[in-house]
Amino acid sequence: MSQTVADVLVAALQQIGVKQIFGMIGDSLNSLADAVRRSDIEWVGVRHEEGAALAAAGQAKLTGRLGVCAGTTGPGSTQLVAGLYEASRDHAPVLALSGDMARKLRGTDYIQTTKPDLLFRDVSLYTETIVSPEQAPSVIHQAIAAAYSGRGVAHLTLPQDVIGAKAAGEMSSIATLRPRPEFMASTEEVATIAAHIDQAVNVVIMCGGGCRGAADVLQTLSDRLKAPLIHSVKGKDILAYNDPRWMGGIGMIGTKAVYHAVMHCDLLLMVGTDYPYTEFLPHDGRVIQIDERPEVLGRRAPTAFGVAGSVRPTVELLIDRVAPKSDTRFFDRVTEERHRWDEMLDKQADLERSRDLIHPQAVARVVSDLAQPDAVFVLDTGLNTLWSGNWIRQTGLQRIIGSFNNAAVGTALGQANGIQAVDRSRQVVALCGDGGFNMLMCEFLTAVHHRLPVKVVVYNNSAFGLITLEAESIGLPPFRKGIEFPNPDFAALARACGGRGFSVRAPGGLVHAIGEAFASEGPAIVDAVVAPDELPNVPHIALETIGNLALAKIREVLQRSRAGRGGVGAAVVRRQSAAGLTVASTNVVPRSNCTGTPVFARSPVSRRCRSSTPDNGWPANSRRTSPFCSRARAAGPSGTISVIITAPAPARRKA
Ligand SMILES: Cc1ncc(C[n+]2csc(CCOP(=O)(O)OP(=O)(O)O)c2C)c(N)n1
Ligand SMILES: [Mg+2]
Repeated sequence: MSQTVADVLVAALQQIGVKQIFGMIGDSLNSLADAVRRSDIEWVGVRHEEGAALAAAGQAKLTGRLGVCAGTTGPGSTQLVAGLYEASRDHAPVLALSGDMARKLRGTDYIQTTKPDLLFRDVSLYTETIVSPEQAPSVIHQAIAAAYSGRGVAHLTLPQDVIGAKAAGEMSSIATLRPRPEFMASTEEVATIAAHIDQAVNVVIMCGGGCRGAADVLQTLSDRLKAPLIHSVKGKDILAYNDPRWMGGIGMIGTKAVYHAVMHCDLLLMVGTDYPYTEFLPHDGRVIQIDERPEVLGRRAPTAFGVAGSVRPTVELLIDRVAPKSDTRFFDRVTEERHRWDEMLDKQADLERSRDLIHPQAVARVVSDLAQPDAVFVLDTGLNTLWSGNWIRQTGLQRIIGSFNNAAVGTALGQANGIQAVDRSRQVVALCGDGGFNMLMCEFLTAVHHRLPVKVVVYNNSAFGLITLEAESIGLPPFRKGIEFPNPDFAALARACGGRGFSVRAPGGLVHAIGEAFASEGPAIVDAVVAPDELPNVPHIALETIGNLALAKIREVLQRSRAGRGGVGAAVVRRQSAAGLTVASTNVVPRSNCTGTPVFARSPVSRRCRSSTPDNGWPANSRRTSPFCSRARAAGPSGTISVIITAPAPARRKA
């Protein structure tokens, strides 16, 4: 049989090392599938095309090499698009293939008409239709080159009559299709960085995903400068959790030690990171940045100097240029604070913390403790990202993949399937929220079908947990009807799909359930029913947000009261230090539990609240406030701020 255009495409993919194509077969892709059948590439048929795009993205994120996915005409390709944003936003090279109707049918409102090049425009660095067999080799080459050089998505539309047509030539220059090489910043620029570092006493080195493969040089630089290493969540897996230099994460998935280190250092050296949350970065220009991407330099924080260069060669050069520092006081202080924070994390995750409630921190910690030393953890998006991101203690060989920049719910399982396909003997654990798992649970069937032994751990809180917190942090009562939902029995679902399933509802069973799942040969699901209203310990929270959390509780209580249910809302906010505040708890209890206490804001520190009638039953500086008190504002010495609100009884309310 003579070669088709599809054969040319598949041969090129095989030559550059592509091992799988993830997709859903059908009409315009039949010639492509036939070429795959005759090649060494594995066709991994998915249950939903978004799963195919996620699998390709997951592979590409893990390996830095081209992932490939395919969807057929019209809707088959439309469903790829959402998953492709994972590759585009996290800068991973993926080739997406869209089948399309024969050329003669275009522009006639024929069935399944879409304009794929238009549809894929936003998510792709390169999108082109292969319009003839003659043009195919060069366009295929260009697409793969674009995905590698821009680290993102390239898209090709394959009209049915062209992809199945007789080939008109081989592809050349295949050896040029490979990941972007590293490059070093210029010696002059590195000398300028060294001069800034030499002038600073306390330096913090912040490491992002661009530091992959540079762990040893970062350790050397840290030792030379007595500088703590900190990381974005994308950089967390670069060093082991227990490396004494690796002080922890920044921001919401981070530690107070790191927050203080960043705020109090003389110089923050940002390396291979485009960390977007400006509020956790210095605002006064104490930043130096090194990154391969010139466009990211200086865009997140006022920056004194930025250089374009890959981390490893640039830091290697820098090590020789900076003067060593001997004062360890800053490093020691951060270390001490880090240990205190770690102890707090350990307590939160302690299985003894409760006899009947599984705290989600314990789920993450047990997963971490029982995982293989080189496991890959794939995180979903939601509150669960905080549990997994903060409580996993990585080994340095393990990898952590997430929806880092796209922050999309429902992406972990699909990505995990692709990652597992890279090496079926490596342990891959998808840590999902229940909302996220529900979104693309069909991809568990893909895992079973293709013998991908992915382990799925579901944090089952019967809610879009993060949305409760989001609403409250802007002062809105959570819209429970939209946030809460019933779940199926995920363990039974796993078994119905042909996998193993484990349910766990009390902390005592956690080690056994996760251990059994990890020991299973094939795919497995652990359904862990967790405490629904657990709040994360965040290293820093704005005072305004605290007020909003309290306000949200007040509003929720008032809503309940208006609905005739009444209740008491309480937001207990524990002030930990001048800069860091932790919300200890917020909750609403039913009206029947009310003592009839009027509305109070109580605090040993000052706060701004409307109204106040002195109330003798409360400590001297407490004030009785109106139910419409919008804010409890902390200032002054450390202490505990409690905002306790009782809704007026419905009968007493004015009509
Ligand atoms: C695809 C997508 N849809 C919606 C959102 C908004 N969102 C962010 S977190 C979240 C809740 C996730 O719920 P769940 O998976 O149950 O995780 P939990 O927060 O409960 O841990 C939602 C809906 C999103 N980020 N991505
Ligand atoms: Mg949930």
